[in-house]
Amino acid sequence: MNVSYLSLGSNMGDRIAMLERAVGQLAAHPEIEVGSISSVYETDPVGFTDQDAFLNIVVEVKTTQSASDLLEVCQKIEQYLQRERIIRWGPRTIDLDILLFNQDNMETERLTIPHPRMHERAFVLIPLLEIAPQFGACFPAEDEGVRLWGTINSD
Ligand code: PH2
Ligand code: MG
Ligand code: MG
Repeated sequence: MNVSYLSLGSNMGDRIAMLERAVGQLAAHPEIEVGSISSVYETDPVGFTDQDAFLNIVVEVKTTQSASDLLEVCQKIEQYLQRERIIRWGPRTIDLDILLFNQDNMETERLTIPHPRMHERAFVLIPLLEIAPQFGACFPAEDEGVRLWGTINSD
């Protein structure tokens, strides 16, 4: 069984509903089991800053799928939830990114694991360390621009 951590973010439309629907889609997949889910954090936009605040979570998933199959599932969920993205790092209804996959290091045209920018992103690290504090030594985090917002209703 593979263990992976996913970062989910939304800053358009009903943000919490988007996160909940994305988690529901992951859980509904026959080869994916959803484990720990972080609290929901409201986070200042990073990269392209002239956009609304995001809601971000990190989700632990267990799967028999490979990393590239898991990426495909994530992209299908983005399409299903009618992700709109006009500018890189700009507003989006939903974004699912693979952060870690076991202890693997991989680089293909479509996928780099660990996620190449996760070390510098508080909106990823704060929720990740909440559910996986064992990574604190590898990924020190400051919580600037990241505020506790609530919790996911995953029923
Ligand atoms: N995602 C990005 C770019 N910037 N900023 C925050 N706060 N949260 C995100 O999920 C995010 C971002 C690219 O995917
Ligand atoms: Mg992203
Ligand atoms: Mg993405």
